[in-house]
Amino acid sequence: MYKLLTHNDLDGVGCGILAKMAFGPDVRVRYNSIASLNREIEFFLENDSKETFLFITDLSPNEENESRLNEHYSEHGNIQLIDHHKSALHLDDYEWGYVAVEDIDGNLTSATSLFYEYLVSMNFLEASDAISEFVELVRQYDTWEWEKNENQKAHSLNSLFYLVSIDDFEETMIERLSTNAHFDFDEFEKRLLNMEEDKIERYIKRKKREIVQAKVRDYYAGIIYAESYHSEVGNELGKEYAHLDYIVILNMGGKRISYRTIHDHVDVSEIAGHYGGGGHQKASGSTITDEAYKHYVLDTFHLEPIQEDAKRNRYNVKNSTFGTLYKNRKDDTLFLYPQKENWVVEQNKKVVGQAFTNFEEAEIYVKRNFEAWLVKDDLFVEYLIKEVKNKN
Ligand SMILES: [Mn+2]
Repeated sequence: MYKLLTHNDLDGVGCGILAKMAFGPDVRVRYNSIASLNREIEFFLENDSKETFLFITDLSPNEENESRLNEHYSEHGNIQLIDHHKSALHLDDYEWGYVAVEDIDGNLTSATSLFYEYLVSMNFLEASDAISEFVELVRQYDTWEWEKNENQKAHSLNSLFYLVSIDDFEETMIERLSTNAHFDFDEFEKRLLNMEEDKIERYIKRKKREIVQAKVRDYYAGIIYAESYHSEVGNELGKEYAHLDYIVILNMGGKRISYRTIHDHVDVSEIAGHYGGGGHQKASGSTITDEAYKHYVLDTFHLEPIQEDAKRNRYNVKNSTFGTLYKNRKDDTLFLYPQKENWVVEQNKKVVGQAFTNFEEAEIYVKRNFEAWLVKDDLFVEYLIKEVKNKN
């Protein structure tokens, strides 16, 4: 017998699908949240037959279970953990651990892509075009490479995953991958997915108007409450509010936090680690511990949402040699303009901050410290007219 403990997201379930295709009725698959994995490991060690071969994919045990698994392995030798999370790299040192964040060509891996490679190399599963295509879609979604590649199909696969139950998804995919030469959606799914993509877009628009910002420990965070579409919300808000180091997505019902960043200078797996969680450099998670509750909920609940920049301006535009005008809730005016090699910021006509080497730096300063937004053209024109009058 085989047993697979894996994550309950698309990448984790991708592993479950491959396991069932490889081992058929000889494998039992359990899908877990990050929090429930350790319970399942303990159950396995205490109750399962010593003959059962255990796979763990896309998740990693806590320290205590790490050593219990190692003990079990030295007695029975039937454990294989496969993961691609940076926070699990220490497990690669065990004979039973295989953790790789990148493959030999430097491409980011996913649990499904690593497990597929493993099953094929061990002759447990025969490779096919359909399976390879499916695995690649999962990998691109999980590593977020789909966005740079504009691979909408990878995004749609994840949307479909959340539209149906895990059981239904599993069954449909196993059937499709076993019978079709290539992987594709059927006509009904395509229509459904179009509607779903529109729905996600509207959801994100709403979240853009609810986000608050706060400096938490060393970094500027954008904080939002959301139950669904965490990766999409994190990515879109990260781009819209690029002056923030990372985005925190609170799921109060599930008592969980997702951390996302689009930047390279922040490692959100470290931030999640501070609150007892883990994950990747750009995507991670933790539970809402008392400290996380204080930092992200209690200390920020009274804050007003960030105001979006004016979107349809012709005159008050970013990086303009005529200067760019911002405003905040206290009605301060913040004027950014180039002077010689640098950019200068005036708050209510007084120069503040240092000289900035480019517009982007000046804007980050203004958005972080004054929570200011780009004002509409009419206010900008009014401001300039007053300036001219004052000079005369
Ligand atoms: Mn994964």
